[in-house]
Amino acid sequence: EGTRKESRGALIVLEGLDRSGKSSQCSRLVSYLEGQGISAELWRFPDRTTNVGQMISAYLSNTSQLDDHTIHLLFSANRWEKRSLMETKLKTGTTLIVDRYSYSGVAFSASKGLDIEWCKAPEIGLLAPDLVAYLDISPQKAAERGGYGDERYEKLDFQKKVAESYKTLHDVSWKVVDACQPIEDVEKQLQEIALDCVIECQKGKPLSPLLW
Ligand code: Z5A
Ligand code: MG
Repeated sequence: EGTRKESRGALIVLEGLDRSGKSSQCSRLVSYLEGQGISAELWRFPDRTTNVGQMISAYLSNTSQLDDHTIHLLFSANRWEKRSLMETKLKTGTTLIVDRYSYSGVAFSASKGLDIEWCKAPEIGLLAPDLVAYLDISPQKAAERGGYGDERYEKLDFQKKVAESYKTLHDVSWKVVDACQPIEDVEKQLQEIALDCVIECQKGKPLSPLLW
C-alpha cells in the first residue's frame, strides 16, 4: 500500500456580538460534525483555565483593572499559548470549532479607541482560520436576548462600537449568517458551510498564518 497522507482538520471560528448565539451554535456544530464521523473539538477564547486566562477573567468581571493595551496583549498571549497545541490537533486531523478568536481581540480593543493596526500586530503569525462564520445581529436585538450580565463590555453603547469595528475586519474567509433566525435555521446554515470547509481542508488546503 502507498503512503496515505493523513488529512488535516479545519480551523473554524465563530464570531459575533455578545448574545449573537456563538456558544450555543459552537456546541451544536461540534455534535453535528462528530455525528458525521468527523473528529471535532470545541475551543473558546478567552481560555480562562490558564494563568493568563485567569487574569483576563478577573479583568472581565471587574475585579481587576488593567490598561487597555495591557489587556489587549493578554488576550493575544492567551491565543499564542494555545497555538502549538492548535496546530498539532489540526495536523492530526481534528477540526476545531473556536468560540471567538483574533477578530474579537481586534474589534473589542479598537472599539476602545486603540489604533487598529496596533491591535492586529500581535495576532500576526497565529493560525489563520479556514472559515470565520459571523453571526450577524444588531446590538439592539442582541440586548433583548436574556439581557446582559455584569461583565465589562456588556453595554449597548459599547456593543454598537464593536459591531462597527467587526465590519472593518471581513475578508474572504468570512461567511455572514443571519443570527436573528430561529436557532435551528442558523444551525442548519452553519452545518453546510462548516462541512464544505472541512472537505476543502481534507482535500489538502494548506494551513496558513494569519496575516490580515
Ligand atoms: N474579548 C476581547 O475583548 N478580546 C478577545 O480577544 C476575546 C474576547 C477573545 C468574554 O467573551 C468577553 O471577552 C467578550 C469579548 C471579550 N465580551 N463581550 N461582550 P465570552 O465569549 O466569554 O462571552 P460570553 O458571555 O460567553 O458569550 P456571549 O458573547 O455573551 O454570548 P454568545 O455565546 O454569542 O451567545 P449564547 O450564549 O449562545 O446565546 C445567548 C442567549 O441567546 C441565550 O439565552 C440563547 O439561548 C439565546 N439565543 C441564541 N441563539 C438564538 C436565536 N437564534 N434566537 C433566539 N435566541 C437565541
Ligand atoms: Mg458565549
